[in-house]
Amino acid sequence: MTRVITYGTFDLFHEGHRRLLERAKALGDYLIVGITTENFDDARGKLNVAQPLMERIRNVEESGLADEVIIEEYEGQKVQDIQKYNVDIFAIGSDWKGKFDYLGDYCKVVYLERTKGVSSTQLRNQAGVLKLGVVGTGRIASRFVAEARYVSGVSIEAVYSRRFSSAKEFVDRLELETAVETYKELLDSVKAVYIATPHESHYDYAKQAILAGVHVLCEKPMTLTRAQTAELFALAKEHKVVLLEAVKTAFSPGFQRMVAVARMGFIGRIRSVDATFTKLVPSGRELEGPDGGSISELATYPLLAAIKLIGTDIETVTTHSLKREGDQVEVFSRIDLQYSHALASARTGVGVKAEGELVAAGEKGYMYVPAPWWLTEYFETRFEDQTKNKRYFYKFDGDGLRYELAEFAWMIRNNVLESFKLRPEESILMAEIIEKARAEQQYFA
Ligand code: C2G
Repeated sequence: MTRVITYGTFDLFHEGHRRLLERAKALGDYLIVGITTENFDDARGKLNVAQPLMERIRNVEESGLADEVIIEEYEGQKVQDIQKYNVDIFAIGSDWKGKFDYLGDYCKVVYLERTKGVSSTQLRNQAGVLKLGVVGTGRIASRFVAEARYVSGVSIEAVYSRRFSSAKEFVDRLELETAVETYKELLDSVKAVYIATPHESHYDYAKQAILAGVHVLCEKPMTLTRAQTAELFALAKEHKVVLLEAVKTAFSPGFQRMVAVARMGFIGRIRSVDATFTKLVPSGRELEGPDGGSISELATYPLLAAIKLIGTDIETVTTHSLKREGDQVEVFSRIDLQYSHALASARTGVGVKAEGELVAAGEKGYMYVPAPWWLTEYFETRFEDQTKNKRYFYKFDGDGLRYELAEFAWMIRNNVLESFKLRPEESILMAEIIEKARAEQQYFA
């Protein structure tokens, strides 16, 4: 008798799951299905699992395809299960290709081609799966697709790019379902879009989507002017769709906790925030006019920190920028924000490298977040009396894009139009500061 094993979350059981189980079963005579616990999913960085374990077990049992169901609850369990249950074949979807080759020491490993998209022959729970379209095929879009695998209940159905050939190449490379030729086609086939195109095109794509009643997750900066960002939020409200700026840091658990600890008065009243984000770029869009430069590329992050830690009542914005002979755009900038009761300074660079740290200074002590503070895994509160210093550790899974997608999908599912993690007025204010900083900067060479 050939014994086959497979594992999964099997949340909102759908066509892709059923087909996977059918083919796994067909590989042998007896199929064991391991279903992940909430704890295990949390440990491996899977977000937004909608159904409790008992319901997910029922999903698999009702498919009639499993001869035995077991629970997967810890790292390393697969190695033990395979030996314990005398397994001959381990099968899993091709989205995990290569990841489980190490099990080859214990049994045969088979990757079954994953079902692309969520097919229209829907099972009863499929209403819960969010059909998502991707606009743009650059590096960040590729990373987003990889991260989406860790957000339960989301299926990337189609991809649009200005050049059809790049959409096609993207879809083939990342094993997605459909490359569409027109943006309209994309908007007709999905419930939500992720916009990851160059900054200057965000506004048009977002606007068209909102007008079509499609939810929008838009890469940062959403637009480069206050007027455009404000208009998009007003439209989204009117059309009752979710519009969210994809600032990964805002949605990560460590950053949120850091802000909460700073704002609960631990370090006293916050009087100053200094945050730096630099990323050396040798060539490309970031260095090209009119919309490149370190401010449009990176300022969102330190501005988010200032706004979350101090607030939105900024009185003046002053900016100094480095632009050398031959540069089309600034390559290093300091944006100074003056509040009536505090100061903040945001440093960004694409042509200068600096330590990417964050310090929030208060009347009792300060918060120190080492580089890379925007992927917040660790921070400290520090005091004059060093014995009072405290360290905090958090988890930051993958490259963080899963957090913004998880929040976005959660908002849509629960019909919540605003996230306290990044409010519309905060995105609008960031656009305003970026617009001012770029218009009024004083250059040095
Ligand atoms: N699957 C598929 N087609 C889809 C979606 C999922 O073939 N459109 C497959 C996955 O590749 C996996 C199984 O269905 O083999 C279960 O998928 P999930 O519930 O998403 O679970 P997953 O996170 O893939 O769990 O230990 C857990 C495993 O490592 C994988």
